[in-house]
Amino acid sequence: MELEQILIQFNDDVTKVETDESLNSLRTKYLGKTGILTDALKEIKNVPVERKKAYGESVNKIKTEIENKLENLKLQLEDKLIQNKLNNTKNIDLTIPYSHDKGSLHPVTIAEHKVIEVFRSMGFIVEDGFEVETEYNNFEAVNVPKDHPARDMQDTFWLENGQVLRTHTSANQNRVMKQYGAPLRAIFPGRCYRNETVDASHDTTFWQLEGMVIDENISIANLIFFMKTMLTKVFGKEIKVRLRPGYFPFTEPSFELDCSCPYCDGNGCSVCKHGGWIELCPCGMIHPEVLKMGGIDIEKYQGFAFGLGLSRLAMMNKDIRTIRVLNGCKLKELKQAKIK
Ligand code: FA5
Repeated sequence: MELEQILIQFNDDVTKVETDESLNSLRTKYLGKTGILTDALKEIKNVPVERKKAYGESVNKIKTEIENKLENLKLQLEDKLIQNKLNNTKNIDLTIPYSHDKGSLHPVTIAEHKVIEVFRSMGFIVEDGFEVETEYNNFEAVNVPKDHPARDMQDTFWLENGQVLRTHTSANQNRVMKQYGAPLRAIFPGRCYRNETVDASHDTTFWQLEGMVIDENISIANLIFFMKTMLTKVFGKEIKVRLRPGYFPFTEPSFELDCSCPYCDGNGCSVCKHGGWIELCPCGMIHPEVLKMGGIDIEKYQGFAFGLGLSRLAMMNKDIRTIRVLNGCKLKELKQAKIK
């Protein structure tokens, strides 16, 4: 076919295109492997030398024109499609109000992220644990052998296979020590379970965040420093801490750590029940037996551990008065919680 004829025929074909499919067929007809224009391009080898240049220029000009027209046609078809869709939505009443529920993080996740960020900045690694644990990890490895009266401190959900739903994140201590050895700075947040009566501050399912520091020359002074620094960073203001004696089989000595109320600066408010202090975090120097079971050389290393009540922190953070809200799955209640 003569070159001029190709363009005339193409311009005629173009007028018949109405759909994407016919557009694609047209492209193949002219520009496909055995398309009309492709054949014309191949023909260049048979054109006498003196006409080759002119022929090449003409055929390329036609090719560019065809390509541009195909591209424009494609855009026109897309516009047509959108227009059709809009026409079909004419009967929709766009003024009807609709609710657009935005997702948000759970209060415990918010508190967890905040604490993790602070500990990471202090060089701690963040570990995961298991919610279903062996009796060994949950009890024996933290110095609570069978028949030890301390087992009664935490009412346990036992599984038929002898394993337990972990009663505390301390169940992960042994695993972490064996995995990383000393020196060690680790936290491990997680969900815990206890078979106990539910009240405003106790649930059967709750979150803790365990921390361990093991190194040479670690003392109670380090424990106080770390906790004070961490809480000051979490609450973004100077926080005082105080230790009261406590008892845990896995720490010696053991303490209950209170912090000055971050909401009233210790002056007394509803969050601290007007006492100015909040009971936040049991802790202590890790018992040598626990270190030994974790494979740590107790001649060289000492450490401290703590078990932050993450649910409690989340409640404080969002002024949630009853722990039930955290596991309740009632979005309305969760959203009503104030962000402090
Ligand atoms: C423990 O669980 C120890 N493993 C903590 C620890 C770790 C001590 C390392 C020393 C060294 P306790 O049973 O007190 O301790 O629980 C720690 C925190 O978890 C409590 O202060 C409280 O904030 C939270 N907690 C405990 N039981 C519940 C519950 N039923 N519901 C909600 N929070 C709870």
